[in-house]
Amino acid sequence: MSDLINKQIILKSRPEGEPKESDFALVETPTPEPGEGEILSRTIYLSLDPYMRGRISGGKSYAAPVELGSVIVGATVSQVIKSNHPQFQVGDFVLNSNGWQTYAVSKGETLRKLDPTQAPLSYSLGVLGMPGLTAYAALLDIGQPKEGETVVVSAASGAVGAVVGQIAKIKGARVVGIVGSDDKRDYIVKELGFDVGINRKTQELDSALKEAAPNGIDVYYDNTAGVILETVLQQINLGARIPLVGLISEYNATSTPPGPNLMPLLVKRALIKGFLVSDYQHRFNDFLHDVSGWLQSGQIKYKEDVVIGLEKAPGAFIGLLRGDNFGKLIVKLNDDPTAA
Ligand code: NAP
Ligand code: FER
Repeated sequence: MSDLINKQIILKSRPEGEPKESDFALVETPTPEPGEGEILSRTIYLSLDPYMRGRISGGKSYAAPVELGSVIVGATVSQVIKSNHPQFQVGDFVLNSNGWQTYAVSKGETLRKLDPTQAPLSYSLGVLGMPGLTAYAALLDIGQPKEGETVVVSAASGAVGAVVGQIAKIKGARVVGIVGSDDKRDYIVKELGFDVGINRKTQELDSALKEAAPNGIDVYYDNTAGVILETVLQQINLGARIPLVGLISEYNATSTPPGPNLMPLLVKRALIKGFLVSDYQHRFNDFLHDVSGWLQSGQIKYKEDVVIGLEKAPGAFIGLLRGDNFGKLIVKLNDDPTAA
């Protein structure tokens, strides 16, 4: 053991409905030493993502649950402080999955080295990482927007949705974003160039969509399911494509929510296809090339919502599931020596 103290946030109890701060506990433990082929790294940034809600509920899913008493999982950007791996030197920055803790040992094979001169380090947790790839691959490979078509996306100012809308604009589509506040609506229209924004909390969705998409909806990129999916389905066009990417409106549900009427899928010969980002690693290089270029040219803008301190992670995560985040939610645990 080294003499560094490791701060961890562990799962204390499985949340019922909306998670509470008391479902999480902050503990301090000794920091382990790296073994053969392993590195020890200090976390700089921790990504908070909606999928974590599924992991802490313990149900059977596409991924193993977080056990009670274990550190919550999560992607991180960290700096190598000890290395027993020939490809990683002390001082290197890496993308790994340290979870909600300040230090961790990881195997070299699970790491990706990051070059801070290419993009800010935290971008590899958002626009140039898993959420960005999700936006790119599900929109382009499943949604396949054509010039002049209408694309609708929910959770439109978030990590995935903001990138979806901007890529759809680059592809020449009319883009409508659904969000949960007026500030977010102003942001997606004025800053990101969406054609129309709809505030799902204050506007009547059915009539707002009819006005925003007078020619009907060709692609619905679904981050939410629930009433938004139900309403959008009534306005889809013949041959619509619907990447089913997230169901965040149901993540805190305690009973099975009432389902939408799926009849329009049949009548419109629509394609609805489930999406898991891990199936699209073969698109990573194309994604990184294209989205890095669009960031550099200013065709894609990126907003982060950065919370400082590991102890703030539970509250920020609870807020993410309520829509309190404005942009990609990141926790900063330690100083970023590469940031201005
Ligand atoms: P995010 O959009 O940055 O944050 C979540 C947003 O969801 C909130 O800000 C809120 O935005 C919205 N929301 C929360 N509760 C809602 C409700 N009841 N109804 C409608 N919207 C609600 O998160 P993200 O990381 O980009 O993830 C977006 C979606 O993509 C999630 O469903 C996530 O699970 C999914 N995802 C799937 C994959 C995959 O491989 N399938 C990969 C990555 C992400 P507003 O209040 O503005 O609506
Ligand atoms: C999510 C983030 C990632 C999610 C699913 C994944 C359904 C996919 C993980 C995988 O590909 O294994 O928010 O929500």
